[in-house]
Amino acid sequence: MRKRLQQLGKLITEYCEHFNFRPFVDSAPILERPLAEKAGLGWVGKHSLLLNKEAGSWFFIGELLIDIPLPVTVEQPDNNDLTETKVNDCGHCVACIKICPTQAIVEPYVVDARRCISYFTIESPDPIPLELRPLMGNRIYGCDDCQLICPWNKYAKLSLENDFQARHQLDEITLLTLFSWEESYFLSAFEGSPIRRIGFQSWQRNIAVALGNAPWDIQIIEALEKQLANASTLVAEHIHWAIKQQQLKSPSNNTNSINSTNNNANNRLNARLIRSVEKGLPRDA
Ligand code: B12
Ligand code: SF4
Ligand code: SF4
Repeated sequence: MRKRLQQLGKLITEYCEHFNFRPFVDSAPILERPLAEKAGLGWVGKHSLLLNKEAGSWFFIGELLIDIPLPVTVEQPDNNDLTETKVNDCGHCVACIKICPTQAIVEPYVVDARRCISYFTIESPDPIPLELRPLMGNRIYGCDDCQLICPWNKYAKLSLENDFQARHQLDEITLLTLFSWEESYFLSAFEGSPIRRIGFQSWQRNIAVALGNAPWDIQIIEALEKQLANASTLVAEHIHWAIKQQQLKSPSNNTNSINSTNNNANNRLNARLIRSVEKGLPRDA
């Protein structure tokens, strides 16, 4: 997207003599959502992301900063599509707030990043807070639950762009296979992908937690124990946590009631999300 904005900037240079520009996509301290809302691209939904009637929220926001004065739009003419999208069309819906596995949407339009799975699986290099680990389920890189449940995303069209297609059969792969990857393989498999930026430590940390959350399986315990030998202190701590979770769920030790209460609440949310995706977004199922 940034490359395309660059091309657009270059194209404008052909028409303007004194013109400087700089493209941005999620790359600078610019409040992109309020800017996009003011530009008439849609409205900020209760999950805090920008929504558009045709595209839902499945898009990134990019902007081209320029140094020529543009005419200011003071009023949208009647019958203009933009006038329509200025309205906040969330209505009484609160589906995103209810489905969030960690209750990170603390009030409509406000996300507490410290509780958001996207933050602690992608941005944070620190240990994942203990109380949030069981709620993370098998999400190992970001989270889209608040978007998957959103009724407006039923109208969004699938992107045909190559960059948005699944690579390396990642949509079919198991957690155990991902966990067995060496660092060199991780780096080469994610060449050019934003996943590479989180680094191998965070990658293994996230998968360890997801394996801890998986149903009991002796193969999982074996894989976790195997990786302990080469794990960093951060990853090792998560592996120990995961082994403990697996042991608690083992058929011979199924007595941890706090653990199973948490799991039941999360399983109910997951089941609701899966039903909604199967009904409204089967292409994403
Ligand atoms: C920090 C950040 C995060 C953090 C915090 C998210 C948050 N909701 O604040 C974390 C890591 C959790 C995160 C997660 C995700 N993010 Co993010 N994130 C950003 C980033 C870099 C900054 C957002 C920000 O400013 N937060 C700071 C606080 C202050 O924001 P805020 O409180 O919501 O701001 C509001 C008020 O200030 C108020 N306001 C209204 N009018 C005005 C006017 C003025 C002048 C001011 C000052 C304020 C203001 O409205 C603002 C917007 O709601 C933006 C890119 C960018 N540069 O904007 C991407 C961005 C918002 N993220 C994006 C995406 C895709 C995601 C994820 C879906 C990724 C994923 N799959 O895991 C999740 C979704 C989680 C969620 N429900 O928000 C996209 C959203 C695209 C869209 N359609 O809206 C963006 C725009 C990046 C991009 N260029 O595409 N993200
Ligand atoms: S991305 Fe996931 S954890 Fe973050 S607010 Fe949305 S549903 Fe909640
Ligand atoms: S799920 Fe409902 S409340 Fe949340 S952003 Fe979508 S329409 Fe708005």
